[in-house]
Amino acid sequence: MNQLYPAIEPYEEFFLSVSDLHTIRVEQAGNPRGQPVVFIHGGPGGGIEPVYRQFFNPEKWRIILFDQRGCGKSTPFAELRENTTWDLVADMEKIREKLGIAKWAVFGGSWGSTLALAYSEAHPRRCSHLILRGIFLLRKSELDWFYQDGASHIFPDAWEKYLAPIPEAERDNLLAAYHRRLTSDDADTRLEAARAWSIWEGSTSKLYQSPEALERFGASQFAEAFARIECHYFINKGFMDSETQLIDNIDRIRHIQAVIVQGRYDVVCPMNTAWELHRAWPEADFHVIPDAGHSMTEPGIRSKLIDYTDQFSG
Ligand code: STX
Repeated sequence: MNQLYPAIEPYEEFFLSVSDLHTIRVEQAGNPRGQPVVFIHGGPGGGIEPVYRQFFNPEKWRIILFDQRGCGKSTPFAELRENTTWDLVADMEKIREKLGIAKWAVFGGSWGSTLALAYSEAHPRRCSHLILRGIFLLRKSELDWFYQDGASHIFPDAWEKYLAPIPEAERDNLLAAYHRRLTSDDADTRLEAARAWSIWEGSTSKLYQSPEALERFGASQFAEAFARIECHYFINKGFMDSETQLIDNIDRIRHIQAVIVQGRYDVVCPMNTAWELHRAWPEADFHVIPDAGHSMTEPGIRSKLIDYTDQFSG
């Protein structure tokens, strides 16, 4: 089993103005002369955590991490205007150009895998490798599974708490009911909904739930950006042209060296999605971790991801 690399601090941090409205926080860590990799965090709205740097050998990799629009230390906080998949794809190009990088490896799990596919299909020549985990294609069936009827069968206890802020009369469309509350003018309404939404995801992300992880998801500041931004992207179907767009365009990235890592017991992003991606893209290495849920810190997932960051570092 591979362990995480030691905790490191970034060697550079800067704020990049990407529109009249948005400024995003970018950091670089590891070896300034190393092989570039961009880390795409989840949610959308999850922000960067220090542990994300520890998936890469700091002597080999130049690690670029950024808080996507509206979350982490990017500003304005929890802002939904000018916040779409294609804005984030354009932001990644601005970061890459600003840093003078011709090609970088792209690493993303969960929503990070969605954005990694959207980015690489738009800019395939900029991608040296793809490392994808907990595949999420933001299709209606995936959203229904997690936010309406599906995961509820496995976590009925956590589901009760997710339902609590929503009156029975509105429960036939929970995404819409949550969207109304998360975009309410009333701060208490927003916060109650944000915490319940976020805790639901935190409660279901690991094979063995940890109280520390749950605490983070319930923290008001984290929850408000995470829930608002996720719900905004999901009610807008990820701003995709079609449900099948990311799979239909696999030909654009088929030639790129890639790996898909998936936990067998991932309840947030169930394995059928990773399987469909694997069927459409058999050229990418594919690994199912038999004893893991969704989180990238699940031991088997962590270890397999590090196998690949080591391998791809040459
Ligand atoms: N959202 C899945 C996702 O991208 C449906 C995700 N789940 N948890 C996270 O991201 C964080 C670890 C970033 C909180």
